[in-house]
Amino acid sequence: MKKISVLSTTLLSCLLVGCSSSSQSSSVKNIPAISRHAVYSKPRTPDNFNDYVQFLKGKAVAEGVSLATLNTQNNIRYVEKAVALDRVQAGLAARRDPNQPPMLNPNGTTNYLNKVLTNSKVNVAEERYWEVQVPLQRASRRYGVQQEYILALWGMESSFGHYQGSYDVLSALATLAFDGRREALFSKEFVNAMKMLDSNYIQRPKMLGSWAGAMGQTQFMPSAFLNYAADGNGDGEKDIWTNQFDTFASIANYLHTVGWDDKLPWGIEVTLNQPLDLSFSGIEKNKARSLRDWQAQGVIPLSFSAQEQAKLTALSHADLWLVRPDKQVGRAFLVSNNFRTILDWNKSNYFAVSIGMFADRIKERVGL
Ligand SMILES: [Ca+2]
Repeated sequence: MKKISVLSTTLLSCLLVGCSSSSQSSSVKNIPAISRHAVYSKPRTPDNFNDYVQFLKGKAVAEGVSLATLNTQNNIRYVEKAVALDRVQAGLAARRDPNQPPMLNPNGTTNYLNKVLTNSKVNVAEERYWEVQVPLQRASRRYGVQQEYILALWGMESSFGHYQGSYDVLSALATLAFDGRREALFSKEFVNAMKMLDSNYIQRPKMLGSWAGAMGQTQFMPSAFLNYAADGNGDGEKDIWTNQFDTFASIANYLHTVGWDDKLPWGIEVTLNQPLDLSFSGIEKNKARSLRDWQAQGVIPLSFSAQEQAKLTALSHADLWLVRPDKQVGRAFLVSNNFRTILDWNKSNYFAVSIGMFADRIKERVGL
């Protein structure tokens, strides 16, 4: 059986990329190295896609990926759906063109939270919390990240491992690079995906992910995998697809590496007692102030529940930033450096607020 599948794979790859008679042999074909900055000059028409894949492979050669690995990775296909979904995302971004008059929506944060942070998600988080205690606690202790934040990221990224995507990652990345809208990003991720295969972290048939190439229960892009994936159960593999120890270790290792502090909560919601210029808000280093300074500016906690009081105490000596996701309208938050590390994971204030609030609700629900 095995022999037949190898033969048919070879035949298929010959059909796709074209085989000269000399390449029929199993010997390793040379692929000329191509500089990282080289620009693809031929038309981006469907009949050039396989040629473009060879171009990307040349970039991988220049980055040290072995010819043996590159020659093995064939059947890299154009994924029309990835381009269609990327166009949708681009269309949404175009509507947020900074040259257009800004559309202020005071309910932006609330609408986002209502969509992603539902009661049913909190219920599932509570159930899963008890089921995954051993790997969750181990990752939390080893990397110094509170359990509720690891669980919140797991829940948001893949619905607790449920939605990981089933696209062939090499195909999705090559397609989006070929499409050209974000070629630098996706060609770099393609090369990093090849590095993962070259290091034998994962085998190609299992290397599945979202249409944009985000993989596994953590939805890591290949570069995030190379930088932050961790082996939580000590078996030598970093399996973010099926292993709970590795998944939680990878999430916690990411946050720890970019500066997480487990003595701090993410932040608190606040109200502004007096108008405050937008230039005060933002997470740039020089915009940090103490809680006392912010209070002097009329920035005060929205709620005085027991949980918010405890967070306030923990934040009383920390650097704090004012975040206003909906600009001068809508809700406002004072956040710690931990919030900034969540933004390193995903550069969206809405996302980071949803992770913080999800973590708070998990913590309250399970009695941490
Ligand atoms: Ca492992």
